[in-house]
Amino acid sequence: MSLSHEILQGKLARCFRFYRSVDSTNDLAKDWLLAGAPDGAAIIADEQRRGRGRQGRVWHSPPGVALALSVVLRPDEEDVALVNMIGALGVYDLVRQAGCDEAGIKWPNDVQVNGKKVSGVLTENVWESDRLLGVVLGIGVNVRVDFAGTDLHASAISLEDVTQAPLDRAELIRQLLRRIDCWRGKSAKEIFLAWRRRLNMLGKLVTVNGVQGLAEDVTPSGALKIKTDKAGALLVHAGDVFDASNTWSIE
Ligand code: BT5
Repeated sequence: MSLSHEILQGKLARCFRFYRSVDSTNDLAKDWLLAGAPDGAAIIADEQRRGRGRQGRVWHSPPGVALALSVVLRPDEEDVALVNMIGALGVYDLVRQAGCDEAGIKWPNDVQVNGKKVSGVLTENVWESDRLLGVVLGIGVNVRVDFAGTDLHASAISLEDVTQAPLDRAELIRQLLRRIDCWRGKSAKEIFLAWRRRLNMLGKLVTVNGVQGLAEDVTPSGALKIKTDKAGALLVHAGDVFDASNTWSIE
């Protein structure tokens, strides 16, 4: 089903702007944040031509087959680290509601279904000198993206690959935003513990940023604690984590 402003207006009780095609919803949300967008305002697009991942990576969101949205949030500065967790928790709930049972969060912010990436979250903080103006919470979800014949074939999945039934993207957006609102109403401790419980790498041997070790725990600020040997531990604040349990072991 196609997305339109009218269809979304009938579903969303919030301030939003819909675009058929944009470079990146995060860029438009940042501009809107700076121009005074209210907390919770959302930029929604049918297609992104230059969707972004972390560290300048590309996020693939072709027309008609995915969710691409960015929410303007104005949290207190001490709650900034929670925004990533709230985004991942909202998507996790969405995919479970859609009928995907084998779901998990891969640290820090990928939502996986059957071990493959169905969604990515990109949060960007907007500062004016040392004052936080707000945070853009950008979320991409694959609904019926066809990855056959692409580089992402082995690592990416779409919701409809699992449901085997058509999903209504406007309805998915409504549900996702509701879940985000719901998590925002919880305490920092509840959010952190829920996010931690859904992480699928804890207790596993992993490689992260070239370092191998046991993914022991996460901190309330979202960092991953890696135990490298009997004495050593390291806190990783950003990076990509890979399951290494098949390739090595620690004594
Ligand atoms: C992310 O980055 O996963 C964050 C993606 C955030 C996308 C949203 S869409 C709305 C908003 N506007 C934007 O411009 N961005 C946000 P990262 O962890 O760096 O993962 C990027 C990597 O995921 C790429 O290098 C690919 O390997 C892979 N990838 C790209 N597109 C994908 C897709 N559609 N499904 C699964 N994997 C994908």
